[in-house]
Amino acid sequence: MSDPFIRSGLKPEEIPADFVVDQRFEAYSAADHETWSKLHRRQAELLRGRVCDEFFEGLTALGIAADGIPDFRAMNRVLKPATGWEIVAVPGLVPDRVFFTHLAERRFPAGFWIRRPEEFDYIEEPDIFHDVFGHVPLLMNPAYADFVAAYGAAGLRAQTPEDLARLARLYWYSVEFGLIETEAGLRIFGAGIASSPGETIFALESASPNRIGFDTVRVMRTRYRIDDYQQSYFVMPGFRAMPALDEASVEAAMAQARDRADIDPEIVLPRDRVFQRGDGSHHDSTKIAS
Ligand code: HBI
Ligand code: FE
Repeated sequence: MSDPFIRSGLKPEEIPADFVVDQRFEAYSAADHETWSKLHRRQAELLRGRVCDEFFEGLTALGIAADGIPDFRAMNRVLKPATGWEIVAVPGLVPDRVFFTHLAERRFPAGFWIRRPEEFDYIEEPDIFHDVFGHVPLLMNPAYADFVAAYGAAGLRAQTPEDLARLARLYWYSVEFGLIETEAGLRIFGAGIASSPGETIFALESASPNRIGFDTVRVMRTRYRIDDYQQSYFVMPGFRAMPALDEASVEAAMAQARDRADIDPEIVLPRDRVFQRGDGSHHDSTKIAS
């Protein structure tokens, strides 16, 4: 983890133990709002017909619009009564335990700073555009809201780095890079896809990646890459059908995952429900050590 303080402009002594700081909405410059507007317009256009309907419903309900960076106070006035969630500002990536505690208590930690114009297409750490545009809209959906809170609670119960890694895979392949099955076909619901123009197209339309039905144990066993588009995407069978992630079912899935070998991200297993078997063309042509 790179120093979470650098991008925020805050000094370590200005950051409390829960890492929650003031958004300082009034401190954004006109250039910051313009960066947001450009990112929003590009992404909203690309997502039409590609993201699940619930995502646009959440954007609209919360006022996450192209006119400028949203004020967390205004979003929370709508979000909190709807699903009990609220958005809190943090300086960047927070330690796992802090992250899980916030999620379990229905607080979504969102970075408050925005990328510089020269980083328009790629940033290493999540900024406010990834966190708010990508993650926040679906927190208006009750099933998704419960899933993320249950994930936080599961994270707080994890006892070993290996179990923590299995939980992180669950989050990665759903909340960050999940697809979802709808009557109209496959749609995006992961924030890592929804906030990235390249991956919006790749995840849904490229012949390269596998698209495989989501199965909790299968996903807990599957390694992922952080340096490129995913080699496999997992498809949730609808919001209502997301796994419950209560203590008993997480422990049961974890016990099975511990018993079986980890799986490399490009692999398709005989028991997988395959929507698309990828031809691997993207990663073949960009092979790098991982
Ligand atoms: N902190 N702000 C922030 N956002 C994240 O997505 C995040 C984090 N800390 C840890 C983390 N994610 C992951 O490593 C956990 O899901 C395991
Ligand atoms: Fe994210």
